[in-house]
Amino acid sequence: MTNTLLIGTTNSHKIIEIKDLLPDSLFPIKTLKDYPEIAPPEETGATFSENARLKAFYYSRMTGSVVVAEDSGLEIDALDRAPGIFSSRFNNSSSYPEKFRVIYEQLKQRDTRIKTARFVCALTVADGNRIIFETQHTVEGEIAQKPKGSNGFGYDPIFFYPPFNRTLAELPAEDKAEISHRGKALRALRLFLSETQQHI
Ligand code: ITT
Repeated sequence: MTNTLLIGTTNSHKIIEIKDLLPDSLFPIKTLKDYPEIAPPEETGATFSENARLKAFYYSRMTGSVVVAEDSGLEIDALDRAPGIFSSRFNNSSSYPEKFRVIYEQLKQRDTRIKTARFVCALTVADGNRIIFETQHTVEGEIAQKPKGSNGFGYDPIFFYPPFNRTLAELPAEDKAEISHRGKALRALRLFLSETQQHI
């Protein structure tokens, strides 16, 4: 087994959040910046966990490294859980302000008072075709009345977290990590690694 862990994501914000919770002291960490020749796989899965596996297997086979990959997204209940696994590709991969505009427009058309939403993160660690660890976590919240805040990334400005009375984009990174779907998934991975004495 290799002693490095490759973070299999093309999303630089995810890299930062994952690195923050998996410090180098556990094992050396590599990113796809070390493999510029590898193109991302097509995400053909029907669920978050299928896509997380698909990415972990793909990057592990391509590099021979143990890979941590995750698939995540925002489920808005009033929109039948859209954009879900299509969060990054929603509205033809337009800018986030444009995505928000379309979401608020769609919510208005539905004329619903249901505000609930959640972020989901399915995370897989794989070595070749073998799954070493997998987990899935959520953070429950609401769609904000309007976008607010400039921290974080993606849909954070429209995700209101009632216990903090703030959107995720109004939180410092440490506070987001404390309650987020990704933070929970990475803490579960850390626990697994320490309990099983797994040295990747
Ligand atoms: P990789 O597939 O290479 O990891 P990606 O960004 O395309 O990069 P996904 O397919 O998993 O990753 O899509 C995740 C999208 O869900 C992400 O681009 C955001 O639009 C949204 N998302 C996930 N986690 C988020 C978070 O913590 N805050 C805001 N938006 C988030």
